[in-house]
Amino acid sequence: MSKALIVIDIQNDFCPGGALAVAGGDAIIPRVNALMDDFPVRVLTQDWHPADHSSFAANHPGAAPFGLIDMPYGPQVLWPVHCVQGTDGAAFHAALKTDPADLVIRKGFRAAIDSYSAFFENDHETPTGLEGYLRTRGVTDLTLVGLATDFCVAYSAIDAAKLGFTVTVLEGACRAIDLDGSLDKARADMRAAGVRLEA
Ligand code: VGL
Ligand code: ZN
Repeated sequence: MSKALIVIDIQNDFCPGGALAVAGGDAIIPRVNALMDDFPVRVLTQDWHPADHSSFAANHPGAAPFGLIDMPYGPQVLWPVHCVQGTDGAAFHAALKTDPADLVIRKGFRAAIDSYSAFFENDHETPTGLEGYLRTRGVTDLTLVGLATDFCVAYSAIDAAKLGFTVTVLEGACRAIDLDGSLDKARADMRAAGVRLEA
């Protein structure tokens, strides 16, 4: 057994003051930093969108943030412009320890498709490469923390469980967007996929 800590999207735009701020998003950082000492493999993910990304409401005339559109791969929530490549909003929060990371993996860099999960884009089939990285390093068990519980953390956790990893989400080291019941649904979906939810 070898274990990895997967730190999801602790970026300025998901923290208070950011474009898609998650309430208390920055409050998890001290615990996440401390957890890094407990894991031999540490991966950080970074939401990393081009300015013309199709998940941005601003790129759909007449559409408002937090509405839904139909994409070829299924329904897609429209978001405020966030985590644009190279901007301060896309940078990791300054308090997050990034030096201990073995790998930083970026996702959501294709304009036509969003990628909540660290493993597959939102078509559920285009891989990010993270599975191969973890397997070739002998990792079997994953602990996930970060932002947001009900989107990128949940999608990553469910994909990881489907791929056969043993997956734990530390909910106390995550914060949620909670859009129209999305947190309750994400928790139920994670449990159904075999993800362990711990405090
Ligand atoms: C996320 C919405 C859009 C996340 C990323 O990190 O949970 N949510 N892009
Ligand atoms: Zn995004």
